[in-house]
Amino acid sequence: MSAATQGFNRRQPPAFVLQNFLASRTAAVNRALDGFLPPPTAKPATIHKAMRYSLFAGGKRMRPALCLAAAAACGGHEADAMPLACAVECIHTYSLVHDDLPAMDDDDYRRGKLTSHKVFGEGIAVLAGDALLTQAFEIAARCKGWPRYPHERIILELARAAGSLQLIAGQVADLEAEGRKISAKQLRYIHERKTSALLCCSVRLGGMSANCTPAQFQALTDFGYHVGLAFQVIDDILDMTQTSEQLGKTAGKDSAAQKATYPAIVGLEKSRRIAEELTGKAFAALDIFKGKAVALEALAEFLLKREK
Ligand code: GRG
Repeated sequence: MSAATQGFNRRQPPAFVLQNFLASRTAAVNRALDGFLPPPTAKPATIHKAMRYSLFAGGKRMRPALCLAAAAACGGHEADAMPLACAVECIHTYSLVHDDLPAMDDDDYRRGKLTSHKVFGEGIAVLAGDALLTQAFEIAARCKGWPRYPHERIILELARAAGSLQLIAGQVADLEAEGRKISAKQLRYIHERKTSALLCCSVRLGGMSANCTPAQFQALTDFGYHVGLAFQVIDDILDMTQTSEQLGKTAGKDSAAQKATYPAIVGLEKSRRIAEELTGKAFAALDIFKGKAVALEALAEFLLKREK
Protein backbone atom coordinates (compact mmCIF):
# COMPACT_ATOMS: atom_id res chain seq x y z
CA MET A 1 0.00 0.00 0.00
CA SER A 2 1.47 3.38 -1.02
CA ALA A 3 1.94 6.16 1.49
CA ALA A 4 -0.74 8.17 -0.31
CA THR A 5 -3.29 5.32 -0.05
CA GLN A 6 -2.44 4.76 3.62
CA GLY A 7 -3.14 8.44 4.21
CA PHE A 8 -6.44 8.13 2.37
CA ASN A 9 -7.51 5.10 4.46
CA ARG A 10 -6.68 6.81 7.70
CA ARG A 11 -8.52 10.04 6.85
CA GLN A 12 -11.14 10.90 9.48
CA PRO A 13 -14.49 12.43 8.57
CA PRO A 14 -14.19 16.23 8.84
CA ALA A 15 -14.92 17.50 12.35
CA PHE A 16 -18.37 19.05 12.70
CA VAL A 17 -18.16 22.84 13.14
CA LEU A 18 -21.46 24.23 14.40
CA GLN A 19 -20.67 27.81 13.38
CA ASN A 20 -20.23 26.71 9.76
CA PHE A 21 -23.41 24.62 9.92
CA LEU A 22 -25.42 27.52 11.32
CA ALA A 23 -24.02 30.07 8.85
CA SER A 24 -24.63 27.89 5.79
CA ARG A 25 -28.09 26.70 6.89
CA THR A 26 -29.20 30.21 7.86
CA ALA A 27 -28.20 31.43 4.39
CA ALA A 28 -30.02 28.50 2.75
CA VAL A 29 -33.16 29.03 4.86
CA ASN A 30 -33.15 32.77 4.04
CA ARG A 31 -32.88 32.01 0.32
CA ALA A 32 -35.72 29.49 0.53
CA LEU A 33 -37.94 31.85 2.54
CA ASP A 34 -37.27 34.61 0.03
CA GLY A 35 -38.47 32.29 -2.72
CA PHE A 36 -41.57 31.15 -0.83
CA LEU A 37 -42.83 34.61 0.13
CA PRO A 38 -44.55 36.96 -2.31
CA PRO A 39 -42.11 39.69 -3.40
CA PRO A 40 -42.17 42.92 -1.38
CA THR A 41 -43.60 44.69 -4.43
CA ALA A 42 -46.65 42.37 -4.67
CA LYS A 43 -49.84 44.30 -3.94
CA PRO A 44 -50.69 45.23 -1.28
CA ALA A 45 -47.00 46.01 -0.80
CA THR A 46 -47.40 47.09 2.86
CA ILE A 47 -48.31 43.60 4.07
CA HIS A 48 -45.54 41.89 2.11
CA LYS A 49 -43.00 44.40 3.35
CA ALA A 50 -44.21 43.86 6.93
CA MET A 51 -44.03 40.05 6.63
CA ARG A 52 -40.49 40.29 5.27
CA TYR A 53 -39.47 42.94 7.81
CA SER A 54 -39.99 40.57 10.75
CA LEU A 55 -38.97 37.38 8.96
CA PHE A 56 -35.61 38.81 7.83
CA ALA A 57 -34.91 40.86 10.97
CA GLY A 58 -32.09 38.54 12.04
CA GLY A 59 -33.59 35.68 14.07
CA LYS A 60 -31.27 32.88 15.14
CA ARG A 61 -33.08 30.36 12.87
CA MET A 62 -32.86 27.71 15.58
CA ARG A 63 -36.06 25.91 14.60
CA PRO A 64 -35.08 25.53 10.94
CA ALA A 65 -31.58 24.41 12.01
CA LEU A 66 -33.10 21.76 14.30
CA CYS A 67 -35.43 20.60 11.53
CA LEU A 68 -32.59 20.21 9.00
CA ALA A 69 -30.33 18.57 11.59
CA ALA A 70 -33.05 16.05 12.48
CA ALA A 71 -33.48 15.14 8.81
CA ALA A 72 -29.72 14.57 8.53
CA ALA A 73 -29.68 12.41 11.70
CA CYS A 74 -32.29 10.14 10.09
CA GLY A 75 -30.33 9.85 6.84
CA GLY A 76 -32.64 12.19 4.91
CA HIS A 77 -31.95 15.01 2.48
CA GLU A 78 -32.00 18.53 3.85
CA ALA A 79 -33.66 19.71 0.62
CA ASP A 80 -36.74 17.62 1.52
CA ALA A 81 -36.87 19.16 4.99
CA MET A 82 -36.32 22.75 3.81
CA PRO A 83 -39.98 23.71 3.13
CA LEU A 84 -40.95 22.39 6.57
CA ALA A 85 -38.05 24.26 8.20
CA CYS A 86 -39.33 27.44 6.52
CA ALA A 87 -42.93 26.77 7.53
CA VAL A 88 -41.94 26.47 11.19
CA GLU A 89 -39.92 29.70 11.01
CA CYS A 90 -42.97 31.52 9.59
CA ILE A 91 -45.11 30.27 12.49
CA HIS A 92 -42.43 31.23 15.00
CA THR A 93 -42.10 34.74 13.52
CA TYR A 94 -45.88 35.22 13.52
CA SER A 95 -45.96 34.31 17.22
CA LEU A 96 -43.25 36.88 17.99
CA VAL A 97 -45.01 39.64 16.01
CA HIS A 98 -48.27 39.00 17.88
CA ASP A 99 -46.56 38.53 21.25
CA ASP A 100 -44.95 41.98 20.90
CA LEU A 101 -48.30 43.75 20.30
CA PRO A 102 -49.54 46.22 22.94
CA ALA A 103 -52.43 43.83 23.74
CA MET A 104 -49.89 41.15 24.69
CA ASP A 105 -46.31 41.75 25.82
CA ASP A 106 -46.16 45.31 24.42
CA ASP A 107 -42.55 45.38 23.28
CA ASP A 108 -40.72 47.95 21.18
CA TYR A 109 -37.75 45.83 20.12
CA ARG A 110 -37.35 42.37 18.66
CA ARG A 111 -34.41 40.82 16.86
CA GLY A 112 -32.51 44.06 17.43
CA LYS A 113 -35.02 46.17 15.49
CA LEU A 114 -38.21 48.07 16.22
CA THR A 115 -41.17 45.70 16.47
CA SER A 116 -43.61 45.35 13.58
CA HIS A 117 -46.38 47.47 15.12
CA LYS A 118 -43.88 50.27 15.87
CA VAL A 119 -42.94 50.42 12.19
CA PHE A 120 -46.19 49.53 10.39
CA GLY A 121 -48.86 50.24 13.01
CA GLU A 122 -50.92 47.75 15.02
CA GLY A 123 -53.40 46.83 12.29
CA ILE A 124 -50.73 45.84 9.78
CA ALA A 125 -48.72 44.02 12.48
CA VAL A 126 -51.77 41.88 13.35
CA LEU A 127 -52.27 41.14 9.66
CA ALA A 128 -48.57 40.44 9.07
CA GLY A 129 -48.72 37.82 11.84
CA ASP A 130 -51.89 36.33 10.36
CA ALA A 131 -50.32 36.24 6.90
CA LEU A 132 -47.13 34.56 8.18
CA LEU A 133 -49.18 31.86 9.89
CA THR A 134 -51.17 31.27 6.72
CA GLN A 135 -47.99 31.35 4.63
CA ALA A 136 -46.59 28.50 6.74
CA PHE A 137 -49.45 26.23 5.70
CA GLU A 138 -49.14 27.25 2.05
CA ILE A 139 -45.47 26.28 2.11
CA ALA A 140 -46.13 23.00 3.91
CA ALA A 141 -49.00 22.19 1.53
CA ARG A 142 -46.43 21.88 -1.27
CA CYS A 143 -44.72 18.89 0.44
CA LYS A 144 -45.63 15.62 -1.16
CA GLY A 145 -45.47 13.59 2.05
CA TRP A 146 -43.50 10.40 2.67
CA PRO A 147 -44.52 6.71 2.91
CA ARG A 148 -44.75 6.68 6.74
CA TYR A 149 -45.89 10.30 6.93
CA PRO A 150 -48.46 11.19 4.30
CA HIS A 151 -49.18 14.76 3.41
CA GLU A 152 -52.07 15.22 5.87
CA ARG A 153 -49.88 13.94 8.75
CA ILE A 154 -47.40 16.76 8.05
CA ILE A 155 -50.12 19.44 8.03
CA LEU A 156 -51.63 17.98 11.22
CA GLU A 157 -48.25 18.16 12.95
CA LEU A 158 -47.87 21.87 12.20
CA ALA A 159 -51.50 22.70 13.01
CA ARG A 160 -51.36 20.92 16.37
CA ALA A 161 -48.11 22.59 17.45
CA ALA A 162 -49.43 26.05 16.54
CA GLY A 163 -52.98 25.51 17.77
CA SER A 164 -55.10 26.16 20.84
CA LEU A 165 -53.84 23.09 22.71
CA GLN A 166 -50.13 23.95 22.31
CA LEU A 167 -48.56 27.29 21.28
CA ILE A 168 -51.71 29.32 21.85
CA ALA A 169 -52.55 27.41 25.05
CA GLY A 170 -49.11 28.33 26.38
CA GLN A 171 -49.60 31.98 25.52
CA VAL A 172 -53.07 32.01 27.15
CA ALA A 173 -51.70 30.42 30.33
CA ASP A 174 -48.79 32.87 30.29
CA LEU A 175 -51.14 35.86 30.01
CA GLU A 176 -53.37 34.51 32.77
CA ALA A 177 -50.40 33.86 35.08
CA GLU A 178 -49.16 37.47 34.94
CA GLY A 179 -48.93 39.01 38.40
CA ARG A 180 -50.05 35.74 40.03
CA LYS A 181 -48.04 33.19 42.00
CA ILE A 182 -47.90 29.89 40.13
CA SER A 183 -46.32 26.54 40.95
CA ALA A 184 -43.33 24.98 39.15
CA LYS A 185 -45.82 22.48 37.68
CA GLN A 186 -47.95 25.25 36.17
CA LEU A 187 -44.80 26.91 34.85
CA ARG A 188 -43.79 23.64 33.20
CA TYR A 189 -47.25 23.52 31.54
CA ILE A 190 -46.62 26.98 30.05
CA HIS A 191 -43.10 26.14 28.84
CA GLU A 192 -44.21 22.86 27.28
CA ARG A 193 -46.73 24.68 25.13
CA LYS A 194 -45.34 28.18 24.59
CA THR A 195 -41.83 27.06 23.69
CA SER A 196 -41.25 23.31 23.58
CA ALA A 197 -44.16 22.44 21.27
CA LEU A 198 -42.77 24.31 18.24
CA LEU A 199 -39.16 23.25 18.84
CA CYS A 200 -40.31 19.65 19.18
CA CYS A 201 -42.44 20.00 16.04
CA SER A 202 -39.33 21.25 14.18
CA VAL A 203 -37.31 18.10 14.83
CA ARG A 204 -40.30 15.80 14.30
CA LEU A 205 -40.96 17.38 10.89
CA GLY A 206 -37.27 16.98 10.01
CA GLY A 207 -37.53 13.30 10.89
CA MET A 208 -40.76 12.90 8.92
CA SER A 209 -39.11 14.42 5.83
CA ALA A 210 -36.54 11.61 6.10
CA ASN A 211 -39.31 9.01 6.42
CA CYS A 212 -37.87 8.17 9.86
CA THR A 213 -38.67 4.94 11.70
CA PRO A 214 -41.11 5.00 14.64
CA ALA A 215 -38.15 4.56 17.04
CA GLN A 216 -36.33 7.52 15.50
CA PHE A 217 -39.53 9.57 15.66
CA GLN A 218 -39.89 8.82 19.38
CA ALA A 219 -36.23 9.72 19.98
CA LEU A 220 -36.67 13.04 18.16
CA THR A 221 -39.82 13.74 20.18
CA ASP A 222 -37.96 13.13 23.47
CA PHE A 223 -35.04 15.23 22.26
CA GLY A 224 -37.25 18.12 21.08
CA TYR A 225 -39.34 18.12 24.24
CA HIS A 226 -36.32 18.41 26.54
CA VAL A 227 -34.37 20.84 24.34
CA GLY A 228 -37.51 22.99 24.14
CA LEU A 229 -37.86 23.14 27.91
CA ALA A 230 -34.15 23.88 28.38
CA PHE A 231 -34.46 26.63 25.74
CA GLN A 232 -37.11 28.44 27.78
CA VAL A 233 -35.27 28.08 31.10
CA ILE A 234 -32.19 29.62 29.45
CA ASP A 235 -34.38 32.33 27.89
CA ASP A 236 -35.66 33.26 31.35
CA ILE A 237 -32.11 33.31 32.77
CA LEU A 238 -30.92 35.54 29.91
CA ASP A 239 -33.85 37.92 30.44
CA MET A 240 -32.51 38.41 33.97
CA THR A 241 -28.78 38.48 33.30
CA GLN A 242 -28.22 40.08 29.86
CA THR A 243 -28.70 43.61 28.56
CA SER A 244 -31.27 44.67 25.95
CA GLU A 245 -28.39 45.31 23.52
CA GLN A 246 -27.08 41.77 23.97
CA LEU A 247 -30.55 40.23 23.53
CA GLY A 248 -31.87 42.48 20.74
CA LYS A 249 -35.11 42.78 22.74
CA THR A 250 -36.04 44.46 26.00
CA ALA A 251 -34.27 42.69 28.89
CA GLY A 252 -35.72 42.40 32.40
CA LYS A 253 -39.30 42.30 31.13
CA ASP A 254 -40.20 39.17 33.07
CA SER A 255 -39.61 40.65 36.50
CA ALA A 256 -41.08 44.00 35.44
CA ALA A 257 -44.28 42.20 34.38
CA GLN A 258 -44.10 39.95 37.48
CA LYS A 259 -43.92 36.94 35.21
CA ALA A 260 -43.45 33.51 36.67
CA THR A 261 -40.08 32.15 35.51
CA TYR A 262 -37.70 29.47 36.77
CA PRO A 263 -35.19 32.06 38.09
CA ALA A 264 -38.04 33.83 39.92
CA ILE A 265 -39.30 30.59 41.48
CA VAL A 266 -36.10 28.59 42.17
CA GLY A 267 -33.28 31.15 41.67
CA LEU A 268 -30.57 31.50 39.02
CA GLU A 269 -28.23 28.71 40.16
CA LYS A 270 -30.94 26.05 40.38
CA SER A 271 -32.36 27.24 37.04
CA ARG A 272 -28.96 26.66 35.41
CA ARG A 273 -28.84 23.16 36.89
CA ILE A 274 -32.36 22.44 35.60
CA ALA A 275 -31.36 23.59 32.09
CA GLU A 276 -28.29 21.31 32.24
CA GLU A 277 -30.38 18.34 33.39
CA LEU A 278 -32.92 18.90 30.62
CA THR A 279 -30.12 19.12 28.04
CA GLY A 280 -28.65 15.90 29.44
CA LYS A 281 -32.00 14.17 28.86
CA ALA A 282 -32.08 15.57 25.31
CA PHE A 283 -28.60 14.14 24.67
CA ALA A 284 -29.64 10.75 26.05
CA ALA A 285 -32.53 10.61 23.58
CA LEU A 286 -30.01 10.79 20.72
CA ASP A 287 -28.26 7.48 21.64
CA ILE A 288 -30.34 5.64 19.06
CA PHE A 289 -28.62 7.60 16.25
CA LYS A 290 -25.23 6.09 17.18
CA GLY A 291 -23.15 9.19 16.48
CA LYS A 292 -25.10 10.29 13.38
CA ALA A 293 -26.87 13.14 15.18
CA VAL A 294 -23.77 15.33 15.54
CA ALA A 295 -25.61 18.48 14.43
CA LEU A 296 -28.45 17.90 16.92
CA GLU A 297 -25.94 17.30 19.72
CA ALA A 298 -24.03 20.46 18.87
CA LEU A 299 -27.25 22.49 18.67
CA ALA A 300 -28.42 21.26 22.10
CA GLU A 301 -25.08 22.28 23.62
CA PHE A 302 -25.17 25.64 21.82
CA LEU A 303 -28.69 26.36 23.08
CA LEU A 304 -27.61 25.61 26.65
CA LYS A 305 -24.57 27.90 26.43
CA ARG A 306 -26.07 30.69 24.30
CA GLU A 307 -25.83 34.29 25.45
CA LYS A 308 -28.72 35.73 23.42
C1 GRG B 1 -48.84 35.09 20.12
C2 GRG B 1 -49.73 32.74 19.69
C3 GRG B 1 -48.72 33.61 20.27
C4 GRG B 1 -47.71 33.03 20.91
C5 GRG B 1 -46.60 33.78 21.44
C6 GRG B 1 -43.47 33.35 20.96
C7 GRG B 1 -44.37 33.57 22.13
C8 GRG B 1 -45.68 32.87 22.15
C9 GRG B 1 -44.05 34.45 23.06
C10 GRG B 1 -42.77 35.25 22.95
C11 GRG B 1 -42.04 35.24 24.21
C12 GRG B 1 -41.41 33.93 24.51
C13 GRG B 1 -40.54 33.88 25.69
C14 GRG B 1 -41.65 32.87 23.78
C15 GRG B 1 -41.10 31.55 24.01
C16 GRG B 1 -40.36 31.13 22.84
C17 GRG B 1 -39.14 31.96 22.67
C18 GRG B 1 -38.09 31.92 23.70
C19 GRG B 1 -39.03 32.70 21.60
C20 GRG B 1 -37.82 33.39 21.18
O1 GRG B 1 -37.17 32.49 20.30
P1 GRG B 1 -35.73 32.75 19.72
O2 GRG B 1 -34.79 33.13 20.82
O3 GRG B 1 -35.99 34.03 18.81
O4 GRG B 1 -35.34 31.58 18.89
P2 GRG B 1 -35.29 34.46 17.43
O5 GRG B 1 -35.64 35.91 17.29
O6 GRG B 1 -33.82 34.22 17.54
O7 GRG B 1 -35.92 33.63 16.35
